Amino acid sequence: MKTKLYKPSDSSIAYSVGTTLDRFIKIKQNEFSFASGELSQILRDIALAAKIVNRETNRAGLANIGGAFGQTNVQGEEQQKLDVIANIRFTRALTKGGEVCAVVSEEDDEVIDLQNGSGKYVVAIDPLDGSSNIDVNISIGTIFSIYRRVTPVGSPIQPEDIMQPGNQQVAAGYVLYGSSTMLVYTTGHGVNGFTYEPSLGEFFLSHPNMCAPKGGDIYSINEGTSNLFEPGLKKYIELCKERQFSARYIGSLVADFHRNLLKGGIYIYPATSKSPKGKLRLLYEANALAFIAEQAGGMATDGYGRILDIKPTSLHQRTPLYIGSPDMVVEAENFLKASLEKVAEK
Ligand code: AHM
Ligand code: MG
Repeated sequence: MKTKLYKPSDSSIAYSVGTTLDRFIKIKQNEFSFASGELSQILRDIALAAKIVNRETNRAGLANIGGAFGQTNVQGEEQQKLDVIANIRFTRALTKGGEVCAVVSEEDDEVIDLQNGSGKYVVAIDPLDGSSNIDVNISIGTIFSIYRRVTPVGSPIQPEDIMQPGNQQVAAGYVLYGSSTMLVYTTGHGVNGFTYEPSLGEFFLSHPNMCAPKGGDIYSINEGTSNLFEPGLKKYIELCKERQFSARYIGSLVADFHRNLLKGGIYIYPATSKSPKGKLRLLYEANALAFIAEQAGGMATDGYGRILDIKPTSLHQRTPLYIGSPDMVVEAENFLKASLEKVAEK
């Protein structure tokens, strides 16, 4: 039979739609240290749930799914209806995908055993972060960490499968439901971002190899509680003001983190005299973003040490968070340490 070789066609007539998330995962599969199909399946499950949550958030003002659910979660915070919906969507997708045996979620007080006997992975997730912003139409996000379980596959899930430090993550990511919806993830080989194309129902590679600027001029912190900050942090914030840095704080961690990752800046949720451990949770908020920050050339600490080296002791434990451009995180940390040393000298 006569054949002719395929030549890339004229892109002015039919432009290339780009690389889908699925295709990208396949291209990069040799970078994953475990069976590649497993991770692809988990990311595919998360992407599917993210598309559904995206659809729900987009019509939240029309459907009766805005507002409070009428219950509080384990943190004592009022659950929004969309918190509950997102939790169901992600947990269901991960259950059906079959690769994940257990889920730790902000919305559940205990570890959820998915009863997937062959599941080798554990996922920690904040299904919908910043959900107090839903009803006022401000960006919200999903944050996830993926770990390999350490006890034998098929046996009952153990605390050591769950209480792994962030440096054991095999992948992590976030979904930002913003002016467009994006999924950003890492498997420990750099960070890549994908933008959702609603008419095709696919995430496409839009931000390859994301890199955090070394320095920056944005600081993101809720200054309303500044009288409760430790002295070193107060001084660092003063310095930001002397330098006329921009104060930008949406109150949606994923959105604040994403902006600073692209533009250069620091996000701080500090320890205060009232909340010595801050507000954010280690397992399903800080760890994932710390892994991404480091993979993009940024930094993440609790003000004194690396987030990824913290050994968790409880499921919903909190940690202060200093995250973003490395020069800014180091400088903030130096202020905290210098203040402590002064107190010690006295
Ligand atoms: P949530 O998990 O209950 O949504 O809380 C986390 C959110 C972050 O997205 C955000 O950065 C922070 O809480 C804002 O808290 P505050 O209002 O204390 O500044
Ligand atoms: Mg949260």
